[in-house]
Amino acid sequence: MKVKNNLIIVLDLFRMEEVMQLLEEISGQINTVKVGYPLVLSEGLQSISKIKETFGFNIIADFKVADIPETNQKIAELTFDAGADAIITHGFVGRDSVQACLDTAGEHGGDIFLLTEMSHPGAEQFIQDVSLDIARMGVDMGLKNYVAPSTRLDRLEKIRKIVGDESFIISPGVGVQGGDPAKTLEFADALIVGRSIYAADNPQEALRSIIDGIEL
Ligand code: NUP
Repeated sequence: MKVKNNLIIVLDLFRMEEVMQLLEEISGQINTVKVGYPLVLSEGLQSISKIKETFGFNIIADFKVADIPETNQKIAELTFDAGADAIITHGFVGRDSVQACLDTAGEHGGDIFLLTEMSHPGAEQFIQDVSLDIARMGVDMGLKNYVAPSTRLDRLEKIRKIVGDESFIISPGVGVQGGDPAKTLEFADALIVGRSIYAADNPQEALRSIIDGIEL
């Protein structure tokens, strides 16, 4: 996936009108967005189709899929049918569950992103203990796309070492959660940016200042 300006814009909004307005304002600077439960539970899976049809952006569906293989397969099927290019999958559920997403992605010419360690403070409570093993499992499965936190650069660096330079890491947690955009890009390939842009008074300006900051 080629991510323009190394930025993936989060669309955690509840209304399609808000999404369309935001995307119209910033569409010249980006080509990849991340859609998750807030938008899809509120406006349906057709919100993915609508964004795809209107803007042609790469769409990453952040459904953090974490179920038995058979259910993961159904979730992935619906997501790719709606027009998503990739789906974010939890790794802690084990190899067979991840494989179900991978197989379904393959049938649709899509990708999966394996979620390793999460960015929020609570990630230290349980998932941190296994996040490096999750990354190792991804390597073992031949996966090339990962999600890893910008809020703990030491952990991001460790995950980069495990998955190798050829892998593609996208990183949430910059801005409101405290991660530094430029430092994160020393280890990650693209930033996932949400509230810093969609909740800004002037999203275009906010985007410009992030782009300027990472180009330095
Ligand atoms: O570990 C993760 N942390 C995280 O924040 C994995 C994620 N997928 N996310 C998502 O990234 C989160 O659900 C939100 O959509 C986005 C970060 O948004 P913000 O903190 O920039 O507003």
